Amino acid sequence: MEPSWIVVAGAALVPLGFVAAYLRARRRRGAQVAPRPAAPPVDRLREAILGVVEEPTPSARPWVVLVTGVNGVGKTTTIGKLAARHAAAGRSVLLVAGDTFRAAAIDQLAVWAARTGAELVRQAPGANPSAVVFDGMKAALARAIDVVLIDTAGRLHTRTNLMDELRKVQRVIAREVPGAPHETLLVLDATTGQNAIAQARTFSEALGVTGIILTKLDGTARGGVAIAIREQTGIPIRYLGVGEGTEDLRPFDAHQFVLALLEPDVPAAARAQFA
Ligand SMILES: Nc1nc2c(ncn2[C@@H]2O[C@H](COP(=O)(O)OP(=O)(O)O)[C@@H](O)[C@H]2O)c(=O)[nH]1
Ligand SMILES: [Mg+2]
Repeated sequence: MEPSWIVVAGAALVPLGFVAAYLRARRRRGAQVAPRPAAPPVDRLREAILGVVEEPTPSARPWVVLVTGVNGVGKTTTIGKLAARHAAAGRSVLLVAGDTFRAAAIDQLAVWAARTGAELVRQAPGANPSAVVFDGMKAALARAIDVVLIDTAGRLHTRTNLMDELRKVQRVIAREVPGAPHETLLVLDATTGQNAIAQARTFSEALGVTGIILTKLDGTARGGVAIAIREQTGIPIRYLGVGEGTEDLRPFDAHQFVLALLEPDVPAAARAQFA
């Protein structure tokens, strides 16, 4: 996929010894202009570093996705983009305004609901997030919704009470829809570097995060943070955010990511060999 290739081509963080070994081996092989059928080692790298992650297809109804992360990382925006993707795939979508701290946060989600044709469950600002989520689960079941995307507040991730609240939300979801949440996603701002890695640790320890969405890779961010996160937390990257628009979300393609990391100047024709 061309755009994510371009986005990650600036990645430079190569922390693993065998990546260096791979590069040394390539150098020893001399001045090969285009990579020959080197797919096997690249495949191994991809699996070792990043895991093979398919874009998850909802396999239950409702498919419930809890979206977490600190303030400003792009949770609400990402939910809007995800809603658009699911709607385009013909799925009915319900957004749940679980970030009740600010009226603006609820309104922002309402705008995305209108834009994507999703339904919305909201309460007044200041409402108990668990109560909103409870309403959301009931509505999803009653309306036979395919996909539920739950927005949450992201203040002060270092304070345990936010984690307590999110755990409570997880329990409410599980009580109303057995097996849910099917995904607990963590949104991280790629421009925050080490901070993002710290957030990944905090949230995954508290909530059992099942996937990461790395946002703001359209700026000066270096995609290499994805490798550090994967290496240090073991959590798969699901999507990359590459802008503020509805279309600016890419499923994470570990294969192309690794290729871009190792071979940023590989010509397009040579790249096709790896597809
Ligand atoms: N450039 C860029 N901006 C983004 C991206 N994702 C979100 N944003 C912007 O980041 C800001 C915070 O996003 P928001 O969704 O409100 O974050 P939240 O507090 O986590 O819900 C907004 O101005 C978004 O438009 C992205 O992938 N790229
Ligand atoms: Mg928000």
